This record gives sequence, C-alpha cells and structure tokens, in this order.
Amino acid sequence: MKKQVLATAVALFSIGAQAQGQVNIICSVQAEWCNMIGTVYTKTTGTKVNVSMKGSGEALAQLIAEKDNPKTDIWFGGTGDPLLQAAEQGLSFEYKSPALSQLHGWAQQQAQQSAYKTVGIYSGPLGFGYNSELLTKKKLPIPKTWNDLLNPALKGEIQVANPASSGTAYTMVATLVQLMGEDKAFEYMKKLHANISQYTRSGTGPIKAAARGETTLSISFVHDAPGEKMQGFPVETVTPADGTGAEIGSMSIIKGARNLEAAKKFYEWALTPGAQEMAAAAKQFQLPSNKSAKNDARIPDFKKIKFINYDYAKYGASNERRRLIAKWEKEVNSLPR
Ligand code: S7P
Repeated sequence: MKKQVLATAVALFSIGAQAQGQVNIICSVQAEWCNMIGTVYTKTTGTKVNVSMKGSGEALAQLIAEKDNPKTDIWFGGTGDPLLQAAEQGLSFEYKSPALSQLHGWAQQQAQQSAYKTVGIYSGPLGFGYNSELLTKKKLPIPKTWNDLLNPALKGEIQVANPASSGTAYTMVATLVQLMGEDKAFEYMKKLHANISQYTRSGTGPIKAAARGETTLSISFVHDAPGEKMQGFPVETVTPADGTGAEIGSMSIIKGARNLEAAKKFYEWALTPGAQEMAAAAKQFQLPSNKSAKNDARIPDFKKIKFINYDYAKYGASNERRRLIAKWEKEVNSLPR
C-alpha cells in the first residue's frame, strides 16, 4: 500500500478517533483494499480490525459452518448472491442504515430484497479479459459476444472460475440463464466447456492468469483488469455486445456478532463516500454505491454496457443457486474436455 495514499486516508478520517473494541471482518475483495480498510479504520477510530480474506463462495461456507458460534462480525464485499443467500438462511443481522438514501437504487434494492440483512457497497460488470500480446501472437480475434467464446480456435485458451466455489462464476451462470433461457444456457456452457483450460477456485484467478500470460482469455469482472494493467501487464477487457450481468458487491452484519455495536459503526463508515473511494486508492475499480463518492476514471462506464435485467432476488435465493450449481456440476463439469 502506498504510504501517501494511506496517510491521506488516515488524515481524512482521524477527526474524533477514540480507542474502542474490535471488529472481526471477513473481507471478500482483494487484499490491498481489505488491508487498507483495516489499517485506516484502526488508525482513525482506535477499533482493532481483524481481517480474514475469503472469496464470496468460501466466505459463505465459513459462515454456515460457524452459524451456531459466529466468530465474524461483518462480511465486507463479495458478489451479492451469496450474501443474499446468507440473509435468507438467517446468517445475517437485520440493520437499516440511516445512510441508505445516499446510495444508488441498486444498492438500496439489495437491502430491501434481503429485509435489510445486506446492502450494496459496489457494483461491477461481468465480461471477458484477454492478454493482448498473446491474442495477437496467436492471431485470435477479440471476442465481442458470448458466442465468440465458442470459436474452436479458442480450445484450451479460456479460464473461468468454478461456480461451486466462486460467486463470480455463479454470476456468469445466472447471467447466461437469464440472457439465453435455461436450456440454451446449459447447451452453451457445455460447448464452452471444450474451450476451458481450467475452472479456478477463486473468481479473480482467471484475470490474473490472463494478465500474466498463463491463459489467453478469461471470463471475469472487468473492474478487476485495471489494477493488473497498472502493474504493467498487457490485459484488456470487453463486455459482451449481446448483454451481460453485474454483481452488486454487498456487506452484512453477522447475526450473533460478538461485537455488534462496533460492527454497526464499521458498517456506517463503509457506506461513506470517503471509505468507498478507498477502493480506487487500493487499485480496485468497482462502482461505489454511495452516490457522492468520486468515481475514478478507470471504473467501467456503465452507460456504455448492455446489461440484462438481472433478477438478484431470484438468483440469490438458496434453492435456485444450489439447483443451478448442482446442474452445472452434473451436466457441464462432468463432461470430458
Ligand atoms: O475484489 C474483486 C472481486 O472480483 O472479488 C470479489 C469476490 O470475492 C469474488 O469472489 P469469488 O472468488 O467467490 O468469485 C468480487 O465481489 C469483487 O468485485
């Protein structure tokens, strides 16, 4: 983390800092952002922050496992579907923030649909990542639509995460089902399977692999590419012209949280424009949910993207999520490649 960025963030929040308590956070965004919020929050409030980093799918599994004896106070970030599932399963605490009206409609809707057990903190579109040098070297065209990924020349050239462990990959499955209809989406994923070299555990793995030339293409959140580019990797993104879905990255207080009051304070802080602008300072380029947060120029321009009308309530429901993942395992992942 750059010292100057951290110092500025600390200065912004340090007025009124008082030493108090601790808050245990499962953090499902990338490490640099998780570390930054932990450090800044501790320095400015005196509250000790214990951060444990987990992708969305893994975080949900941990919270289910510790349901009877929660060790977590806050789940920060991660694709919204598993946070909605956690809400439905009674794992998260109902809390209606007074700051809700400051948030974009999609973030407020996430709160309403979960009976205020989760809230949107950022959003980001699903798309394709590609290593521009490898694509040129292999004389492969830039894919523009979902069907372009079925090109036989792309056999073994694409990585995507496994929807059983990754919220990102589940967003892809749910997006395709909504875009094509379930039967066609599964036919599509069976064909796509032939071009997949690897289903990774974590959703951010494939774009990192594309950036480093370990795969030519990835199916990823496009906001995960600029941070890789800033490190000098030749990675570009495109969103499918025929339509795509977006995640509503969310946050919840955990039911039975041992540090409930500290958790509520952290939650309020995480919804402020200043806290949300820290994402870009940590090289993360999701769209912040607070309407007053400044948007970094590297955040994908939502107006230029063709979005499906993603049904977050339906595809965040436990039964639907379980059913689609089981069907994907049985009908897609079991196929030979
Ligand atoms: O921080 C980048 C990001 O893509 O990762 C989050 C999430 O943990 C991905 O989880 P999976 O490994 O379960 O796919 C996203 O919410 C976020 O935008």
